[in-house]
Amino acid sequence: GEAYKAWLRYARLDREFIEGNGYASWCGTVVTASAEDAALLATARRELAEGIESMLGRRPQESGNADEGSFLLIGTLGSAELQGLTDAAEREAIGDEGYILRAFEQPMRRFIAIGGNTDKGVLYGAFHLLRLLQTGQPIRDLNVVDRPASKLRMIDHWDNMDGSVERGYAGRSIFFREGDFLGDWDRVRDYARLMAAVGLNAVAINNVNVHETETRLIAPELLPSVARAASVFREYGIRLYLSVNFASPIQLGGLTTADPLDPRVREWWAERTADVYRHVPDFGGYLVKADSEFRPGPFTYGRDHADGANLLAEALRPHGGIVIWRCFVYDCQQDWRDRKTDRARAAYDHFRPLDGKFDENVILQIKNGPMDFQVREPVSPLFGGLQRTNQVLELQITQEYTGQQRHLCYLVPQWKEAIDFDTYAKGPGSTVAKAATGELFDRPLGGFAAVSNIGDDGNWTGHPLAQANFYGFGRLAWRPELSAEQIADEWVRLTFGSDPDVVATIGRMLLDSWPIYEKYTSPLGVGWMVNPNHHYGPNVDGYEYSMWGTYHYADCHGIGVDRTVRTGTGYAGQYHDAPAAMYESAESCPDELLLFFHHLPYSHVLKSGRTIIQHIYDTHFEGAEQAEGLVETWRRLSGKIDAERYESVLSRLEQQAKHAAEWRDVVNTYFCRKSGIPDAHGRQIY
Ligand code: BDP
Repeated sequence: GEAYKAWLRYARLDREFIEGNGYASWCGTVVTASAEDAALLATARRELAEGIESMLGRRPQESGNADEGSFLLIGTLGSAELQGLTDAAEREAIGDEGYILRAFEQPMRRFIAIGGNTDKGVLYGAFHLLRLLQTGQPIRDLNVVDRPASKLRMIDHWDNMDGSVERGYAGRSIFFREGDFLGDWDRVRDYARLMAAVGLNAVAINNVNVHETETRLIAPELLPSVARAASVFREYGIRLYLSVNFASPIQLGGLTTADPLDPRVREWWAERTADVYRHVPDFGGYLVKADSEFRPGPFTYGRDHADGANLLAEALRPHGGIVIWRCFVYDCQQDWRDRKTDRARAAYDHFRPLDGKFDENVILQIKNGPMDFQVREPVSPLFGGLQRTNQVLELQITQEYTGQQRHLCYLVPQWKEAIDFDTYAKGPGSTVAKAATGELFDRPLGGFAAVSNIGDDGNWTGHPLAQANFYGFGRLAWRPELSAEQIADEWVRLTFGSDPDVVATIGRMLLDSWPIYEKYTSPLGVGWMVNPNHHYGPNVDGYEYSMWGTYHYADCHGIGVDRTVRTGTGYAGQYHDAPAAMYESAESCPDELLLFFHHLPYSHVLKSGRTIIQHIYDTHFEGAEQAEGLVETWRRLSGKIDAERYESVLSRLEQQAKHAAEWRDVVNTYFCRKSGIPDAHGRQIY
């Protein structure tokens, strides 16, 4: 179906439009400048040929003659044909993944050059041109010099080898089945195309919770299949990574210990890793979840996380690989009665003291917030807190806590808030984006990673509109300055065409969706209130009296977690001066995070002028009503979208409206009973 093609639909363009913009004459011929060692040029040429044929109705001719006529000229900037077209400064500016895209009109020839220092840059440039054509942009005066903001632009799969996907809401794994590789390499290739088209360059194919079977992914018997997967991604410039089990030396190697300082353990990792590289010469490296939620790690041996990460870094270094070490480390067996332990503090408390102790090829992967991908969280204070350590921002595309792809929740605005947050680590302007890319403290490695929302569903993401989140992540990882609006507009045009009504309507729906979801779920930054384990649907006390560190402390007087330095857990003090002061006082703390940082009476008046309790009632009525509204809005597009996608979105929006009403009633009733304060507008609360 149409949904399978996602943002690479390449729908046929209107004939008059093609003529008017001269698309056909520019794109009738593709000249490839020959260059050695440039396998991705073949990919770029194939993508251009197929995309252009699909949009313009004629397959471009291929030619080696760049001397006359009208054509697209693709190749590396070092080749004879492209050499004279740029200067040294430009070549320097685009780095090893960027490109120039430029129209030239000369006496004998007019052409658009797509050039990069590497073939990979050329591939990204080709996808850029295809995007311009598909969204109907003029190309006559094309002049683009572009490069990605960061080195690592990565997707983490939480796929298990039995075929299940942890927190997956789009079917089963596209990689694995019944303990082995599924072997549907065409599907994997289609996926690699979708990734490369938005500039992603790294993928970890297995879950960070590495169970027994997945531990064997680095064992000799599974490496040939790993190599096969890597070769498919390689065609699109994507490096493959594996999540590994810290206890592998025991479970796989038969050693009695996995102690990172034990010479036998170091030797074992060095040998196993060398074998991985024999099969996959450009293997990316290891992704590790250690000492977290029952996973093994260096703590077992009285070592710290620098010891653990450096052990693997040492094994990978000779081969150019990196370790991506997760900071999602906390005590998941803490006592809810003990208000002094605070899960929000954990990552910073563990990792801040280790700043500077990690090897150069280690990157710490830090979730956007200190808790766990809630609908609203402050930014992790490790951004700006770590200054001598490579870091990568971890986001969650899969909608674990944001509606599980049954609810519409376009997450790009949420991510933008995190990325644009000012840590003040080096004074104003020290944004998370700069910390993550490495620019802020001049770190050699950095970037963006996100947990995939992809599965084997025909439309990839379960909810057809959830494709926008995957697309948006890739675009942001490439260029964090893009706005949520720009990305939404672009995605809708690529996915549904450029009918102004469709573009405006779906664009609006996307942009409204996160605020709507937030309104009917957990209020004012307090988080959780979901059913335990699967995390779908309302349950205000679902995580209140268990050991996970996830509390709201609601009683008959008030609600919220006191995380101030003065009277609370001290978490607010993990930030630099300006944000720390802002969060420390209830007066300056932004409303949307108020209950994350403060425990307050229901009668406390927000900046909005409403009391906390009235805010809870109002937003829950409003949110549920707006969820209804989404159904009506979508219905107006009937006839403008193919039936399959139309119906599939409609049925999900209807479910969402129903579940939003459930959220409204459960949350409002709970707080009405707890507080004993009625709704000021006399609305019925059950
Ligand atoms: C949580 C998920 C859990 C993951 C964990 C993680 O509930 O399934 O294993 O994050 O990131 O959000 O390791």
